[in-house]
Amino acid sequence: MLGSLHLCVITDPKLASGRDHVAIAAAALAGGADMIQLRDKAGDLRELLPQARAIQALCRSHGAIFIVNDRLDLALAAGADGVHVGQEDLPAEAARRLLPPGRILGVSTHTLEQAEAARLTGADYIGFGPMFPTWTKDTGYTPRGLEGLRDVRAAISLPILAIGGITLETVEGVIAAGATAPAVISAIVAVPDIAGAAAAFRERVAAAKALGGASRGPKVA
Ligand code: TZP
Ligand code: MG
Repeated sequence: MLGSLHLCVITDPKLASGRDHVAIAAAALAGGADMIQLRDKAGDLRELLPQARAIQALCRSHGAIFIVNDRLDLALAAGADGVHVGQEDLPAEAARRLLPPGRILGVSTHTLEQAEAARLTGADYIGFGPMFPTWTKDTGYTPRGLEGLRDVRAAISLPILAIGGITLETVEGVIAAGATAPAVISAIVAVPDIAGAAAAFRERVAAAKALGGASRGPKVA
């Protein structure tokens, strides 16, 4: 299932003009997102838990995957499909140990070395970026670009969610360079018609995959 992903939408209410995590997720799923990641660095767990449970139910009814960013306690309490950790969060090894069997572990990576380390710790997929300039998060890394993505794709067979500044105009190139799917915040969450934007992304990703982008695997030694 992870290998055939088309679109991960990351919920970020700060950019969503008053729409909350659940509203963002519902619209993204209606447009065809097949993974939702709840990302909330500051929210109160007591307020986030019912939202996370609602998104888990929505994802289940759409056959989509639900991942919680950073907060393993929230992921476990909500019965999410998995958790996504960054280089400064709970270490991936610890997350892997604490997750029940069969749950998904995603790890943010910015370099080939980090991608290889994530694979060794048992990540089920990696995030890789920032692909392009983005104002949504200061990762501390310069944009990795299509070349950086190609290098990781050549070395690693895990599903790769490319992230950072990806737009409708750039997404086909990202798939052609070897991403399994884009993970998108602003180009989908910050527009008035979230469902329409998600549908447009999904269509472009499907078109790019039909051209063979996603079939590019690691180099055989
Ligand atoms: N991690 C690397 S770049 C980024 C994250 C969370 C931000 C992605 O947001 P956008 O708005 O799609 O550039
Ligand atoms: Mg994080």
